[in-house]
Parts: sequence; structure tokens; C-alpha cells
Amino acid sequence: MMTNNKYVQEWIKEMAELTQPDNIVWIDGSDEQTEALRKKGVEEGCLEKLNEELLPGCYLHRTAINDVARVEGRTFICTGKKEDAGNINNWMDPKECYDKLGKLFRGSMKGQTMYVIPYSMGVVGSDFAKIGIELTDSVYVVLNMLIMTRAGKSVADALPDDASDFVKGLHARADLDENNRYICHFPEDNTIWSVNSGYGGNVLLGKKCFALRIASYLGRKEGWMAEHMLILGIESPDGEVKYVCAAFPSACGKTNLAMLIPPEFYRNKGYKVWCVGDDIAWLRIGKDGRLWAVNPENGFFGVAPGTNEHSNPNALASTRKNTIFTNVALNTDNNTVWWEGLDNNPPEHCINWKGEPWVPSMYNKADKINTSAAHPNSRFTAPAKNCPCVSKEFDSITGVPISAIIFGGRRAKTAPLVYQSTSWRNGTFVGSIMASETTAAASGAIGVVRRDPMAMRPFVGYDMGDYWAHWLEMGKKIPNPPKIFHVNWFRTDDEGHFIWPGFGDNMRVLMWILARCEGKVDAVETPVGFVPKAEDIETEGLDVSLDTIKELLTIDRKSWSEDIENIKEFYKQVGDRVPAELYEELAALEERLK
Ligand code: GTP
Ligand code: SPV
Ligand code: MN
Repeated sequence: MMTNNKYVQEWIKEMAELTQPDNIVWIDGSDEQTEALRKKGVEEGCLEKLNEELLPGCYLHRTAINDVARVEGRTFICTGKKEDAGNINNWMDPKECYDKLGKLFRGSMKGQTMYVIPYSMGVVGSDFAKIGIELTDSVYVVLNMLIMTRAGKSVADALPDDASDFVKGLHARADLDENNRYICHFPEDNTIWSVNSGYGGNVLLGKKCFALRIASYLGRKEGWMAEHMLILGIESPDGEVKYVCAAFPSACGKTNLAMLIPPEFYRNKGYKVWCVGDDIAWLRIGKDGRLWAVNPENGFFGVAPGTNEHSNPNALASTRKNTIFTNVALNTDNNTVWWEGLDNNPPEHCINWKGEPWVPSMYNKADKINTSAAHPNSRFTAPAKNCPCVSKEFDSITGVPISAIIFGGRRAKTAPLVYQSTSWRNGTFVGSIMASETTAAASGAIGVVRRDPMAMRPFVGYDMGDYWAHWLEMGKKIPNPPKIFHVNWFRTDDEGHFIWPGFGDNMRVLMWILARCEGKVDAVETPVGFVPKAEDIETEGLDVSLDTIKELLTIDRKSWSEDIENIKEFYKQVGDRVPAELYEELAALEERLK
């Protein structure tokens, strides 16, 4: 045991009695132990060592073919009262769930090792940080957690002997039976149980399970916020850095925006962008009355397809050493990795994400999942410190002060390139009505528009109406709140092509947002909020006409009015805890659209 904490000791004893591993190994975070586990992973066949010269310290892992994304339908919030989990979450009675999953866990680690991973979300020992312990039978999970979190002996040492509030995570792959796959959260017990999966978001329990579902519950209780947001800093030529957070649903561009390289026009002037986080933000009110954010993670679990030298060179550079790749393609000629959108040269000899030989002629756009070399939700797990643009505030214990919060989604129509809400309350409303086309990051249909409030639909650990009320409450408590915006990089023309170039050019929109925060630029008032005057979006060095910008900024009253009906239905579905203020906002929007 690495700790004298008797709550930890008793819990581990109980879980070991349940799962019956042959032995128990504490993860200390040392290079020696990590290296030994990598070797073990290779021997056991769960990892393949990649080309040491081209990709030093890098490994490839393939998950089971039926286990490649988060499973929202099998994710549960287990609160004593069903109402507290809300209508949007799946709910199970805690006792029933412990019993049901207990049967699946029973004896599941026979013949195997149980790894004990003490980890901290946030800088170890800082005010923001919270400690979890994950028990798992998977070497892959251990190695990922060592990248994604601050883990090891220093965390066990930081846990007081009398602390009982650490998050207890139990994970077993069991037999990977998808019909018995469960990702269950017990926010009232600080507990997470995950069984029968080996895919990232289902099993790296510090990430979505703790840092969003459990943390959002804690945040409401303790007066802070846990959000599905990137955090980035924009440094102006005089050296001042302004920070923004942005919430986009899964696979809708957070990693890309967080690491963007400014267009040449801005680079020449001396602008720089720094990445503080690419997926999760924990936000607290600072002594100065502003909202401050930290990224509780220590690495990036990023989408591989589409990542390339042009779209996101910083992400690509982050993956060139000490990275674990999951479900990408293996180039067998030189033992490196490949994925769709890395370059235009798919390897001649290659093993696809399913572990089968693959040749480029197999690819069929109509059936991407089955015919692509890499799975559309294939991922890289890379240490944050690998990132060329990682912020010098990355390890800051106070976090960074936030000037703007940006919501966004994938909308082929309706949502304009950017608009600004009129207040925190109106901004909360804008977040609550967010919608986006579904992606491969979760199992199920792709490309269907669904409401995904604050990009948190799959991640709020309690009732969605209460969550919105918490947003409104926070707004009343923050003396100097960030301004709230909405963006859409994904508007398409009649042929289905993206109109806006996106990626690095999104900086042009961020610059308008910052100018608004500083009161330096006017805007046009519309029924939905403030939109830029087309000429205020910088187009220097961009092959986009003023007319196209105007088109991107139009508010189509007809499609917005149609949306209103859908929003009403969604609010009804969320239920009777939707705050009255949001119904007032909705009525006012409907009125303005007439
Ligand atoms: P999660 O890790 O699932 O939370 O995803 P994410 O929000 O970090 O998304 P990510 O940045 O990985 O982008 C997902 C996909 O969107 C990739 O295929 C990108 O190429 C694409 N994408 C990102 N930014 C843009 C953009 O500005 N325009 C367009 N057209 N596509 C983009
Ligand atoms: C997401 O789906 O939003 C992710 C990947 O960031 S996962 O960790 O699998 O949830
Ligand atoms: Mn995410």
C-alpha cells in the first residue's frame, strides 16, 4: 500500500475481494515502472511498439471492434432519487446498480493484476485539484492515465490519511460483452464503476466520468463549474494574453481551436496562441471577481483523422513521441501510423483499425467506418508538454482569467459564423439551445442534429434543468463575468461544402470576439444577438469575399422559427426544473423573430 489512508485501504480490499485479482500493483509514476508496463503490454499483445526512430516511445493499441466510442445509452447516473439524475440522463437505482454490476465484476480479475492508479485532476495539491483512484485490470488504461492525468506516488502522498472524499473508480474489461457494458456514476458516493469496455472515454475514469460527470455534481454543490471546454490564450504583440473557453460537442473542433496557428497576417504582427486545455475546464470565481479556469488534465486524447501538417501542426507535433495511438492504421513498411486526412498518401501496406490488411482501393466514402484504414474516432493520447504551443500557465495553480465563453456546434444551416449574447442570462439561454450534428465520438447515428446544451448533454452528472439553474446562479455571483458568444465553423453551401475555411482562420473570429470584450468594435443587433458587421471580420490573406462573409452572418428567420418549436419540445423533455428565466428568454426570442 502506498498510503496509510484507511478509507483507501478498506475500499481496495473490498474491491479486490469482489474482482479477485491474482495480485495488486500500485502505480508509482516512475519511469522504471512505466517502461516495464509498456514491455508487458507488448508481450501481452495489447500494444505494438512503433518505429523508435520516427516515433520514439510511441505505441499502437486496437480496441475490440464493437468498442470504439463512448456508449451514451449504457452510461448511467445513479442517484438515490431519479429526479436528481434528470430526464436527459439514464438512471438506475444505486443499490440495484451495485448489485447488477457487482455480478459482472465478481471474479472478473481472476488470473490478472489489479492496478491501483492514484491520480490528481489538476496540479497536485492545488486548490482546484481533486484526487481519484482508479482500479483497473488494463495495462492500456494505466499507460493512458499516466499521460492524461498527474498520477503516481506524489498523488498518494498528497492524499491526507483521513480523507474520504477521493473519487473511487473501478474498471474491469471483463469479457468486453457489449450487452453487459455499463458506465455508471454514483455522484452521492464519489464512485464510478465501468465494466466490459476498453475504449477511452468509457475507461479513463479521470476524464469524462470524473472531471465532468462527478465534477459537475460537485461543482454545483460547492459553487464552481466543470465544463466540456477548451482553454486558449491569445497573446497580442505587446505581450498581453487574453484567455477564452469554448464548449463544442465531441469531435466538433476543440483540440483544433485550442492549438490553432494564427494566419500569417496576424503572425507577422506578433500574435500568438497558447493552449491551456483542449477538452475540459474547471472554472471558479477568483478574488478579483473574474472567472478563472484550469485544465484538470495533463494530456490530450485527441481525434486522429483530419489531423495533419496544415489543419493542426501543433497536435501532430504533440504525437511524435511518447504517444499511444488507438485504432489508427499501421503502416507495415516502416512501422508508423496513418489515418484518413494525415496526408494524401495512404500506405501501400497497411493494417487497418480492425487489425486486417487494408489497401487504399477499399475505401468507400459511403461506409467510412467499415472501409477506412483508421476508425473515424481513432485517437492519440499525447502528453500536454509535447505540444509546441502549450501555455506557460499550463501548470498554474490559479488557472487563467477568462474574457469570453464561446459555444459552438456543427450546423450546416441556421447558426451564423458568430454571434454574441446580450447578457450572462441570455448567454446561458444560448448555451441551453445549442444543437449539433452527431459524430463518431459516440456510438449511434452520425450527422443527426440533436440538442446538446453547453456540449454537456452526455456529461452532466445531475438534472439538466438544475444545471442551467446553476449557470444562472453563477452568473449572479460573478462580479465581472466573461461575455458569451456562439460560433459555427460548419455552415455548408448547397453542395454540402463548408463555406468557412475554419482551422487557423478561426482566429479571425476570435479577434472579433476579443474586440467585443474590450468594447473596441460595433456590432449589428439581430433577433438572436449581436453579429459582426461583415467588414469587421478580418479577411486579409483570405480568399473569401465580403459577400460570403455576409452570407455566413445571415440570420434566416424561417429556420430559426422552425428551431423554436424544436427547442420547446426539448425544454419539455428536460422537464419541470427548466428555470423560468430560460422560458422567458425563449419567449422573447420567439417574439423578436416575428
Ligand atoms: P473531442 O476530443 O471528441 O471532444 O473532439 P474535439 O472537439 O476536440 O474535436 P477536434 O478538434 O478533434 O475536431 C474533430 C473534427 O472536426 C476533426 O475531423 C477536424 O478536422 C474537424 N474540424 C475541427 N475544426 C474545424 C474547422 O474549423 N472547420 C472544419 N470544417 N472542420 C474542423
Ligand atoms: C469526447 O468524446 O468528447 C472525447 C473523447 O473527448 S472521450 O474521452 O472518449 O470522451
Ligand atoms: Mn471531448
